[in-house]
Formats: sequence, C-alpha cells, structure tokens
Amino acid sequence: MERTLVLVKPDGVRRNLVGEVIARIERKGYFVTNIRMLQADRALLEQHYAEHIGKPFYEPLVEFMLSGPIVALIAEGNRVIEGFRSLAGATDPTVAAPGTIRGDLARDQGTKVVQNIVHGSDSVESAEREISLFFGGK
Ligand code: IDP
Ligand code: MG
Repeated sequence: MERTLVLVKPDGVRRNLVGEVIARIERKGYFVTNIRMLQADRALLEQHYAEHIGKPFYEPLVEFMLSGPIVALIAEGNRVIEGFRSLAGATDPTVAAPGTIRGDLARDQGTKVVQNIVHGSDSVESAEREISLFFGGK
C-alpha cells in the first residue's frame, strides 16, 4: 500500500484545523495509520526541507515551522501521494482551487513564507524519507 507523510503546519494547529484536515483525508477514503504531535527542531526541518536550502523563503519557512507544534501523520491508500496533494491544492493559497484544503482554509497573510496549512510528500522516495524522519523508519 502506498504511504505519504502529511504535516499539519503550525498555522493549521493554531487555527484548530487538525480535525478538519484528518476528516478530509478520511472522507476521501485514505487510512490514517500513524499520528503524532510534536514541536519540530531545526535539525529535523533542515533534513525535511533540504531541497529548499538556499531559496529566499527557506529561512522564513524554517522559522514558521518552528513557531508552534505540528501534527505529523501517515496516510495510506492507492495513489495517496498524488491524491493528498490534490486534496491539499496548490502551494499558493490565493490561487489554490476552492474545495481544496489550501483553497478553502488559507490565504496570503503578507508573510515571507506562504502559510498553507499542510505539507504532503511529492514522490514515493520523498514519502519514505520523510516518514523515516518523523516516525523513525516505521
Ligand atoms: P509544497 O508544500 O506545495 O510541496 P514546496 O515547493 O515544497 O511546496 O515548498 C515548501 C513550502 O515552502 C510551501 O508549502 C510553502 O509553505 C513555502 N513556499 C514555497 N514556495 C514559496 C514561495 O515562492 N514563497 C514563499 N513561500 C514558499
Ligand atoms: Mg514540497
């Protein structure tokens, strides 16, 4: 069964949207098979967002992800990686389609980093790498 790593980012936790995100995953028919709330540290985020090191939004992104607790979960199902990214919507919430998590629940806050409620892995390789980071290889 395919797996993906979903994060509810600090904006989603602060706004009490953890249940909303989980409900959308479950209503779509995917299974939540592991979940934890944590306060990330810089070392974890540097590994998680390694592909973005050096980009102008990298440091604001790390600061944002350090700004409060996050929820990490594993969702499972056929084509769940693609399916969750479809549920999440486009990175920029201003243009994310209505009906998606980002399109319905987020907007531009004028910050250096886009605050867009959720993260979802973008490939099988990144999903397995990210699941190992947040769940220790389980
Ligand atoms: P994704 O979360 O849709 O996969 P990525 O390109 O992997 O998007 O970027 C990781 C995160 O960095 C985004 O979710 C968003 O919070 C932030 N981000 C990405 N691109 C920009 C940008 O151009 N400006 C500000 N923040 C950005
Ligand atoms: Mg990404």
